[in-house]
Amino acid sequence: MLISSIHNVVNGGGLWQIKNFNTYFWEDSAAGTAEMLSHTISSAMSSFSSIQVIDSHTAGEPTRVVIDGGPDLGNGALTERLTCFREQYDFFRSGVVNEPRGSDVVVGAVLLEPFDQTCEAAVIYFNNVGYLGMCGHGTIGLVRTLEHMGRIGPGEHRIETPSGVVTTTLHASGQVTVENVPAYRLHKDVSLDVPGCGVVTGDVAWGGNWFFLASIPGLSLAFANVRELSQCAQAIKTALAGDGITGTSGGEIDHIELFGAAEATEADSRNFVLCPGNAYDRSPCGTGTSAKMACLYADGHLSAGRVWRQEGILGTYFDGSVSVKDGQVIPSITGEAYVTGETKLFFAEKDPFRWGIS
Ligand code: PYC
Repeated sequence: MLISSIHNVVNGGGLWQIKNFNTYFWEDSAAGTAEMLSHTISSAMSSFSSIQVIDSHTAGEPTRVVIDGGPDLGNGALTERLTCFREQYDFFRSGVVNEPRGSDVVVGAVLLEPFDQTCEAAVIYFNNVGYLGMCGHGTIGLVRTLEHMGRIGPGEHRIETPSGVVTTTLHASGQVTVENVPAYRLHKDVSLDVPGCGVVTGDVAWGGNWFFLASIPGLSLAFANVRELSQCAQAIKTALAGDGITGTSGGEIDHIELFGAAEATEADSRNFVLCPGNAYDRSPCGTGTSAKMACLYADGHLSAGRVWRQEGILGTYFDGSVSVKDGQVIPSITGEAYVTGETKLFFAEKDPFRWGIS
């Protein structure tokens, strides 16, 4: 998309391609040949020399919040600002979370002024390949980050996300509860023929992101199996796309949640969640736990208010529950996050990996 915005300015009818976000290539569509042209790095790119971030982890899953020096996305509705981010500043996303400054596992968050004035802050989440509508572990990390910055204390704080407003509670203990956007199951018992895994049957549900949730008999959710679990989840994602199975309005099902019996006796279930860029979630995944609870509620296996302890692949857990408002299932998840660093990131003009390795 960045391509098309540059395309609009300088293109005379061909196709611009971008590589490593530093060099543009011009392909003459008529001649079908590619001729490389170097261009001055756009003014948007050259405006970033350093930014301030705060890093945290939530149940093992990292979050990097950009607190100063982020892109100017305007002050419109958050969905408009997300479009602006995606179309004009995607290089920034990559530079912040991808290697060499980050890794495939890092979820980034840019802290913004809220459009909805009842909110403490607005946030757009992103990862190694794109953007997330909502992020449960990220919101828990964000709340601890805002506390670390001295912006909030214990109590309720509303946060605006592209998927909707979520209400968070920072407890005196340091734990954070996130009352998520409404969650629901779209399809039950969808069967897929998955190469290498056989027939897999699962549900499609929304928990702030789209999930396919299944249990794979014979594949244990042991930490030692993350490679096999990742391969199986990737094959499921490919099968979903191949069969044209999507969320509502064609939304890509980009999170795969495998679940099974918990290892800890006090937990109700264990999961493994593959995120859009193929990194697995180190935490039990807040939006994934929300989607799971929506399915349990729909099946009559979870009543409103009952605590559902979701264990993740590292053995850390979130405590979840649902309430029902206006016929909608509202999931809440509670977890812990720790601030791990305050960092200034530099983006030197001559750095060949100024905008990340992607
Ligand atoms: O906690 O919702 C979550 C999440 C989504 C992707 C990574 N973590």
